Amino acid sequence: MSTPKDEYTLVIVKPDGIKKSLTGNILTKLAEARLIIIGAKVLHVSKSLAEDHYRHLKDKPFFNDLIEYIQGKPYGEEYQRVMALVYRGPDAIRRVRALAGSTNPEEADPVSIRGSYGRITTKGVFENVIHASSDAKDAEREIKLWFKPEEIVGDLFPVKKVKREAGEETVWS
Ligand code: IDP
Ligand code: MG
Repeated sequence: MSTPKDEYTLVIVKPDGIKKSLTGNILTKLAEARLIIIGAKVLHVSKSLAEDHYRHLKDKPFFNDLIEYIQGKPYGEEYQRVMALVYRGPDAIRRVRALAGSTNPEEADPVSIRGSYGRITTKGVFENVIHASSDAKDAEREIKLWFKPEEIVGDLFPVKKVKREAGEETVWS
């Protein structure tokens, strides 16, 4: 019997998940996938990051609302953040997508994350609580977009060194 090759996948707890205080519930549910976390951080999502992340949807009628949603614009300032995670392990992409559930939270398996916690807003936005990469190519693009090499524990993709102009760096005082 062959062992499945390790895969990598990007998970984002979207601002509605942050606002509803679901980070713990989501990580607990994702633990069922028996994967390991190799990167995790909380961050504000800039417009350009949002547009790059969702560039495959730029012609959709809901694109502008989606960009505002992933930035947390409809919520208070303290919820304008996401938690981004990279999971590694066998069959990671399919396992995480299965636990996440279908894109439309009303059609998602009721026991999945999106089925349990998602909703469709009156504006028609699918507030579905998490993002999960959909295939290996997307996962690589998305991980490289959201994480720097040094933010990942262990080797993931090939890296290179680039020279930087000497400048300022903020350090703890
Ligand atoms: P996915 O998140 O399941 O991979 P995508 O098609 O990549 O689904 O869409 C990205 C996100 O855009 C979804 O998670 C959801 O928040 C939003 N979205 C997708 N399709 C629709 C739609 O038909 N109406 C409203 N929002 C949508
Ligand atoms: Mg997608």
